[in-house]
Amino acid sequence: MTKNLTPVTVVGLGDMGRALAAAFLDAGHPTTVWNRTPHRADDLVRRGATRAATAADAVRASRVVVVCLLDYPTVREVLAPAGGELAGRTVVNLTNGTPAQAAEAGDWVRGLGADYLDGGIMAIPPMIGQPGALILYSGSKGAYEAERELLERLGGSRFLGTDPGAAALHDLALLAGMYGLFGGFLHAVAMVDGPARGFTDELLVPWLTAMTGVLPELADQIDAGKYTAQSANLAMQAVSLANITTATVDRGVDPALLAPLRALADRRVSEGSGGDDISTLVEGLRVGAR
Ligand code: FVH
Repeated sequence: MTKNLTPVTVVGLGDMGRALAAAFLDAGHPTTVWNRTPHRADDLVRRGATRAATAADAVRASRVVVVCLLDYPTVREVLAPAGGELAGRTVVNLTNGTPAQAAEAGDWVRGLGADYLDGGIMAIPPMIGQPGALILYSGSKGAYEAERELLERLGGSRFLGTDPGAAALHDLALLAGMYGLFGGFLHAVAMVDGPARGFTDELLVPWLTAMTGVLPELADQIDAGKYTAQSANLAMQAVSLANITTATVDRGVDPALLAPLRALADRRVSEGSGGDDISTLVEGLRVGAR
């Protein structure tokens, strides 16, 4: 027996929006799509999607409207003309933005009579619909529970609470971790001779993989507010950071990506935290944290 699957609309067909719509189509959901540049829907239409002529038509077509646009100002610009159609629907906004933008979007959408779920996509487009994809959600718990089966066509899901900004906050925090990793990778390959690929495969990836094993211990120190070094004190690490900087400059490489970390370590050592582990730097970062 064929199951009646929830119809869904996808607004925004960039690289990510097209992947989202394709995953819904693959799972058999009636899928309506809209994009400012219409030809980006062509492949999806060939695969069975319905092309809406306007964003308002797209919104009218489904109870669940998934939005994936460049940024939040674009979300408002695109959905505003469809505002009168939103009442009674669920808007799932998977656009990247700040917690404050998510909260503002939630207020605006709820004010138009719709449910609002914000999401942070922890995946790149080819991962969508695969087990490795994870999407963080926050906002309306009722909407998350009601639409969970549909949303999990895109990958795994995790609901982070009713604060609409929670998904955006965790998304950006995870991306901050990722960019720290990318920054370290770029600095390392810029320093060494020979092909980046061999260095990366043989040395860098095994080293970084081993070092991720240290993170839970550092997290425990941060949670406890007790930073005493167990095996690698900050004063020693500050000397290493100085050596890395000198060798980097000697090789004609810009140390710009490492410089803020070194400056923070030096400052904490000068403040008397040289016997702490590197976890102590979180105290230097959380200036004015709320
Ligand atoms: N791609 C990725 O790897 C990441 C993974 C994590 C999540 N991000 C976020 O997803 C949002 C969309 O990203 P994207 O990769 O689809 O981005 P683009 O391919 O650049 O597509 C942008 C879409 O936004 C439309 N758009 C832009 N400006 C306007 C406007 N003024 N009016 C109407 N639509 C607009 C654009 O339309 P068009 O240029 O095709 O006409 C695309 O649909 C984003 O928040 C990522 O951070 C992706």
